[in-house]
Amino acid sequence: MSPIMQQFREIETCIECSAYKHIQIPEVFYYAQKAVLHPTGPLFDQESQTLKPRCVRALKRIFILCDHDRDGALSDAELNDFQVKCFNAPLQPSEIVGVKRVVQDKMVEGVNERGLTLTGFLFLHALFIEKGRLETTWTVLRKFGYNNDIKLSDDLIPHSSVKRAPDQSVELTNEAIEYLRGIYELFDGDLDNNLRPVEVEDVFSTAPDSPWNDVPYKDAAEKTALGGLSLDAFLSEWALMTLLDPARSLENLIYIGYPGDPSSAIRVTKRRRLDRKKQQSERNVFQCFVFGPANAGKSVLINSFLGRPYSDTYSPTIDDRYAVNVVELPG
Ligand SMILES: Nc1nc2c(ncn2[C@@H]2O[C@H](COP(=O)(O)OP(=O)(O)OP(=O)(O)O)[C@@H](O)[C@H]2O)c(=O)[nH]1
Ligand SMILES: [Mg+2]
Repeated sequence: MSPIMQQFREIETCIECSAYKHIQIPEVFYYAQKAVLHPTGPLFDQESQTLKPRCVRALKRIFILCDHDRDGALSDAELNDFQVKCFNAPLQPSEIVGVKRVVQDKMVEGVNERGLTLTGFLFLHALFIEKGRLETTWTVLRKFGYNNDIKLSDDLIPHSSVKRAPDQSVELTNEAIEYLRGIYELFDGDLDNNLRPVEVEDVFSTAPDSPWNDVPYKDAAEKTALGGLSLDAFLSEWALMTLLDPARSLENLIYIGYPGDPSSAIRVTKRRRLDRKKQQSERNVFQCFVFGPANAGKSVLINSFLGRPYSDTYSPTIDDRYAVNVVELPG
């Protein structure tokens, strides 16, 4: 590696060329084009020689989508389908054996009796990239709809289905709620109605990041005694995200593997003008605003809505704050 590449790891390639002597001129253009079409930066950390976290998350999602029987490994048939989808060409049986052998030689857990494991799949991509075959990984990502930021490209998210008038809101449909209940059960490994923070991270491990790590979602729902989310709290966070930012909710449903048509996951409620006229509402999610002067007791009220203990010490709230919970209707 040239000294300048060692000093500045973001430099992808360095080649000597001479216009005068006609040395390596086509190569200059080849590598320049490669750096633009198949950049290393978003995929691979040169410093640590590992795949970048967002690339791992996307590849993990792709792996799960290709693992049709959900047995945690890509069988020969699944590998072949993957190859056909991404590269429009089947893999010969001998090639499949070859690929698995390469992985197994370097990493035993990369292959098991059912096929190529997620670890093996990730290893294979790291190997392609190390060998300069970035176009392989980029082709796979792009086939599955990822853009240069390794996020799903915007046109895969049905923005038209969240168009609404100011007095309409967006809620999850029963279909989506049922799906999310299933997800909760799947990830609440010990079935104790407590989804621990690491388990929430796991739910979103196939999304570019966990959407609830920042305001307004962070700490917006009730916590269990063990510091996790109950099923109600989990669904409440989803309800809040769907209300405030339905496109984001849709996007994350797609990232975590919602199998149906995304537009079937949400619905726009009737206009409130009509609800008022009829004196009834079909909404399940209501947004209430808490107003009042400083030191009036707003935060304390909200905290008790989330079942948090009362505290006498006053600490002023600086930013907007959201709290979401399930409310049982009397009767
Ligand atoms: N005795 C009593 N004290 C209360 C009650 N509600 C709030 N307080 C106290 O009033 C103080 C202010 O409460 P907060 O909930 O922090 O007030 P806030 O409206 O959020 O204030 P800002 O964030 O500055 O707008 C705290 O010291 C609370 O302990 C109540 O119902 N009874
Ligand atoms: Mg406050």
